[in-house]
Amino acid sequence: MNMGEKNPVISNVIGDVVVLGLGRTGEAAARYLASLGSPRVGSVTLYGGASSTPGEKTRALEDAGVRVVCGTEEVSGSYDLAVTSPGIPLDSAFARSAAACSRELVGEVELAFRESPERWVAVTGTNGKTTTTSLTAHLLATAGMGARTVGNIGTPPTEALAAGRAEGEWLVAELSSFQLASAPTLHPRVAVVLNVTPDHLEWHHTMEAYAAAKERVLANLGAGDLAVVSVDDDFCRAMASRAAARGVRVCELSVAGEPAGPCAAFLREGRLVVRLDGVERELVDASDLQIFGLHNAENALAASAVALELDVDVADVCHGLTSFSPIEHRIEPAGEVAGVRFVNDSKATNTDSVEKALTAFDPGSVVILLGGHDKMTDLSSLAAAVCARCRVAVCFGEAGERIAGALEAARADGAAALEVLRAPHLREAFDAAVVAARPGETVLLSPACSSFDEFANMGERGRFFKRLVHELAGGEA
Ligand code: UMA
Repeated sequence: MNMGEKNPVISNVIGDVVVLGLGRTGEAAARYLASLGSPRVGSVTLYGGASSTPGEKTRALEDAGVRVVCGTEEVSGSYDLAVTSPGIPLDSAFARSAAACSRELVGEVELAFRESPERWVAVTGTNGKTTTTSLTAHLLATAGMGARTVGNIGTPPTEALAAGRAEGEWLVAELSSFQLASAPTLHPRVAVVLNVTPDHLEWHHTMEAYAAAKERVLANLGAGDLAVVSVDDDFCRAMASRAAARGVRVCELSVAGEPAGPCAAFLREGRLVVRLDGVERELVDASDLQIFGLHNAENALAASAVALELDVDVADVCHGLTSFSPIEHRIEPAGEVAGVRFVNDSKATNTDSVEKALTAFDPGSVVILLGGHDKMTDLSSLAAAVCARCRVAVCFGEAGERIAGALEAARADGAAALEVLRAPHLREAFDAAVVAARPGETVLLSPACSSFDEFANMGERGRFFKRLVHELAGGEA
């Protein structure tokens, strides 16, 4: 595959392009490219992949001048550029066949960056990306600066470009490892790496390949840029040292200690503190944030470091920090019924995310709902955390039995008092949790699994949970 081997010099002519994928990304990239027209773009062909079929979406694309090929992953023809979607692994037969008949293959983020390289902030990490991305944009907006969130958060950056980029506007991009793996020239002004813990091994195969994809976000940073990188995580700490060794300014992010370097973001007696080039700014108390837990204090520190680096003043950062409310499906308060709080953390689709969420609650006060599509990841650390912090766990869905088994084994090892219940689906699990919960406790949906065994996506699962709470409250939640 020739990705990234070419000189990244941008020629104004893009030529004939093949786009892979008929999801949000493929559609946005194809529409953007078609809108550029001749002489920059000769033709746009979109391959939807093996399971794609013609329909309303393909007809609308054809109306926009895109040639659409459905039902195959064997790309034929000859192209100047192939643009791929994040869900398609770069070593898949689909991507390889596109690369074989194109001069270069890149991801959609790379295309957007080449088209509009100014004022990018990039945020990556296994968990916390969406909150940090949203909060960063919120802090910039609080200061009256234009800011738009793009990337994994939902809006492909080419969709934002097609809508037109306002003068001076910042693109705050949440980038997954998939997107970074195919963005060789991406050069954000500020890049954030929050943490790297096991996830997506079915795409990257090894932890090292996954971490290396995340580290790409720092690859093109230079002396004038800022890398905000956790030093509480082994993979990230190694990235921070490598970036610093290349002369990049690194803001050491920590909620475990007070880093000594000239640029750092940390907690001092519960207060958020950011030091840039030796100048320290005390911000708000972590307890003043509307987003809970130590991991959210870390997300807030990262977003504050970005905002201060981009010259947002301290008062605006403080105001933005306290006015930012939780995003949907991430430790989102979902109501209170008969003294029991309900919290929707449907976005927790891996074990690390659940362990982080649990730190936001008093130990022994949580009835947790765990389960869904089984990603077959190791459950020992999750089980220990659930035993330590929850009173009851209700396990459901495809992964329910495996999780229940892991919890029972951990309970026996640690002599914990955790009660383990089983239910077939989320609805029955919810009912069991309602029966088990006592006033003053929290019923937390933080499932550690993706949702595909029962729902279209984690958003649908989270909304279903909120509807159950609403029904329980007789419409008063
Ligand atoms: N396709 C194939 N073969 C494959 C995979 C995909 O043919 O093996 C084709 C199909 O036509 C399918 C299309 O690709 O319709 C889907 O493309 P996609 O999987 O890249 O999905 P998009 O709709 O383009 O959404 C992507 C991100 N999806 C993934 O990374 C899996 C979205 O992140 C992102 O919001 C969107 O681009 C805009 O940037 C979602 C996600 O689950 C939220 N991300 C993962 C996560 O957060 O854990 C990384």
